[in-house]
Amino acid sequence: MATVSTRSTAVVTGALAACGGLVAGYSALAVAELTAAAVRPEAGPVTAVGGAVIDRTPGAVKDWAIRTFGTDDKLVLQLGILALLALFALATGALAARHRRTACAGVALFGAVGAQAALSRPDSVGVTDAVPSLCGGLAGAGVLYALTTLLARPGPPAAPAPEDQGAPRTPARAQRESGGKATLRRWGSGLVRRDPVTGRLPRRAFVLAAAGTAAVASGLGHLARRVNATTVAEATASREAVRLPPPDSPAPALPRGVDLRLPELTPYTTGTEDFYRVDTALRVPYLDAGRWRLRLHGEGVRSPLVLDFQDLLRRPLVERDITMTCVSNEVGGPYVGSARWLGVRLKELLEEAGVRPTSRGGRADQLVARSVDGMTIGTPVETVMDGRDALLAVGMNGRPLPFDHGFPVRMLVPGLYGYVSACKWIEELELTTFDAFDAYWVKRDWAAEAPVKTQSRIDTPRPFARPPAGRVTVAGVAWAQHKGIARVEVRVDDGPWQRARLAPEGPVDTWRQWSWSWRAAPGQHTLHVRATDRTGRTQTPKRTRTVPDGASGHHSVVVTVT
Ligand SMILES: Nc1nc2c(c(=O)[nH]1)N[C@H]1C(S)=C(S)[C@@H](COP(=O)(O)O)O[C@H]1N2
Ligand SMILES: [Mo]
Repeated sequence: MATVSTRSTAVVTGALAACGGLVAGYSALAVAELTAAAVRPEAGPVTAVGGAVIDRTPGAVKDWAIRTFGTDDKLVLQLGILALLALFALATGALAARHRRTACAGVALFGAVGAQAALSRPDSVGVTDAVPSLCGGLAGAGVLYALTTLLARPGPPAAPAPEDQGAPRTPARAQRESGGKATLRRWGSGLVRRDPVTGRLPRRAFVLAAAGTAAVASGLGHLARRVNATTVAEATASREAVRLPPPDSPAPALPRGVDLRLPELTPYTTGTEDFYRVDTALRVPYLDAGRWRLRLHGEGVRSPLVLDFQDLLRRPLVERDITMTCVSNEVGGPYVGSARWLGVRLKELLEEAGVRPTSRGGRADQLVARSVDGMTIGTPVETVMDGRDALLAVGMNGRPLPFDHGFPVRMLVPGLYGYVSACKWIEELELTTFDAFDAYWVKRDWAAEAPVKTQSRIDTPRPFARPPAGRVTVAGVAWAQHKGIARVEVRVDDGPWQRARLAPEGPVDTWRQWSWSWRAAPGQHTLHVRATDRTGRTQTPKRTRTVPDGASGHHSVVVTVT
């Protein structure tokens, strides 16, 4: 009996200690996030560790994550980190029941891991980024130490239980009679003894202390969110105050019928809300337009520039329809969208600074854009200056950029994948060479130069649709930005390629809709599509992965005609 009861006491103590670990972990996070809110929100442990994981994610895994979780990939990552933290906290708590110092050292070490992650991020501003995680680690270790002290410190041997009423007031009895107050006092001094009567550990004190600590931590966490919310509110106010001037060069009028307006067919202009989002930011930067600056400098820059937001708005603004594509877009995938952008032509800015393209004797062949979150995106200077509408964009579909899409200013170069052209939350433009510098994704096995590959997609019928036999409208989009789409063809099963009807052609930097009327016979069929661009090149049937420079191959859809 005695051994069973001892063992069950140990189990309960271990379980309580694990809960103590959880409280310690929670406190560590709260302290770290509050410190981060004061120092730099991006340096908070969850953002830092998550960001560091993303930084170290090979292209193929990143692709898998995007494929599996889509835009929720970041949420999944953060929940994963929190789940791991919780497990670690439970485990260190349980460990602390027996090896208190080791466990506490472990918690502090975990803080050091967070600090190291923060320092390793490309947007790290220096040693101060280590502070939030270190504070959190120390706070967590302290809480764990204090809580497990309550559980584990054995008292002096229990005094014989005073049974009869008339017994003198022993210290033990005084202890019992004064109840919680004395217990709390003892908790304060860290001197917790076994109850001399029952021989039990003072779990009540532990539970009270754990609950109290959790409440305090929750308060700190709340405070951290309040501080962060202030930043967001200021940025939001600055965005709402932006008045975009009318463009000096408005977007060319779109030909009638550029949008076929067919059911299930992607609209010609993507709504801002529906626009795909791809970036590494676990925490979208909320910038204040009033404080935004852009620095232009580097090789071959005669006169380095610093521009603020108003400087940019005072310059000649152009408005253009441009279709953007992500290199991570699989054949048939959703990471492509078209919007009406407003911005300053980059070429003019570069010329003003004295920059010449390599074809005219310039030395720098790479323009590196840097964002406030440490992203680097390298674009050929030649492409930026070849006359296309490479923009520093401030507006999207008639409104200031949304925060998700780079407010206050982003870059955009028609015909190049986003990771080599479309830096959001931009703060710096540096002229350098491809030899001298590898941008963020180039360091991670993606190609340094990546023009968009000509592609086409079937939007309707949807995969595994069951249309009735007879006339079925097959329709979709095709894109070859800055080249233009000349022809789209559809094939049923192994049949001949047949020309689809093209919608009237919009600007050369946008996608083009197409449709084809299929006389569908019952049974299962596979529809294939391919496009030919205005350089005369037809899409290769060869399927490749997205790494290193974009997927190729024909999109196909399987349907059952009923
Ligand atoms: N600062 C920053 N800019 C960025 C990225 C990023 O991760 N961080 N991702 C790029 C990639 S890969 C693409 S495809 C486009 C996507 O832009 P969107 O999210 O507005 O659609 O942004 C580009 N600009
Ligand atoms: Mo991308």
